[in-house]
Amino acid sequence: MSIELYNFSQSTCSIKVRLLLAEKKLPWIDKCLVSSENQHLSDWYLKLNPNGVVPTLIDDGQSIFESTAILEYLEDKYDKISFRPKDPILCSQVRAWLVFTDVWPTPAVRVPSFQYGGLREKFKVMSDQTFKALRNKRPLKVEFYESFDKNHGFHLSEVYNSFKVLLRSFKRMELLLEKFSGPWLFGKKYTIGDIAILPTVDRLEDLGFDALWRLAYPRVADWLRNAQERDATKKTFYHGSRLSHQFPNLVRGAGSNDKIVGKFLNSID
Ligand SMILES: N[C@@H](CCC(=O)N[C@@H](CS)C(=O)NCC(=O)O)C(=O)O
Repeated sequence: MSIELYNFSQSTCSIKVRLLLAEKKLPWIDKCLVSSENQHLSDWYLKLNPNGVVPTLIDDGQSIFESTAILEYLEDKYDKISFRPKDPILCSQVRAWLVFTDVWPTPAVRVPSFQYGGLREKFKVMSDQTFKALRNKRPLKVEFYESFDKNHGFHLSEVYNSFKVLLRSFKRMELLLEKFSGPWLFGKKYTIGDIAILPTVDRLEDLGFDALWRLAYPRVADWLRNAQERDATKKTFYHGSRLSHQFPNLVRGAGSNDKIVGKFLNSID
């Protein structure tokens, strides 16, 4: 039986899973959905993933969802090339990092992605009625879609709150890189801990917010360069999978939003 992955090209959670599939050199069938077509909210998809989000992996006819659960599943089932430490203590530390990543930076990056990444362009052209109907169809994300204005996006305080969470996450990364002496978060071996956070850091760089770590956390900058140089990473970030590919007029890559970061950094103690 073959592996299938329902995903969006640009989705950070989908990229997490695509990265591990590429690292493990596993063949898979790309069931790429288009976010603006909202197939992820249709009845057939909700039967595969009741959360109404991507990614969803199908293996042996079974549906597996939640990107971190998918990473663990792939590690359990396809362990020839492994990205999870065997040592139980180190493995528990990687798992603690996976939980941290799911709870803090992954939701936080949605705010700048929507605000500056072109994702809300599709909402501007929608009638209020259509926007509301699609919002209410979302099994988990109703409140998130209520938290911004369809035409104007998020309040600046929300953007700054997400930056605060992201700064805290980069500080954690810097500490891990120091503690385990790099080049990866948990030492010499690249793990699912690195894979879980890479799409978020790459997204922020693509949006031009790399000044959040460039000066204060130099180990994070080196880590990102090394991770982006991996063959599996280059393969996974194919053309169309970064927001700068999809919205070149709005998203301009590394260094392009230094002014916004400067204002934010000046606003905090
Ligand atoms: N906790 C979930 C989050 C998945 C998620 O939020 N996916 C986003 C793309 S990164 C999505 O499908 N969004 C659809 C929407 O907002 O309607 C996971 O890790 O799989």
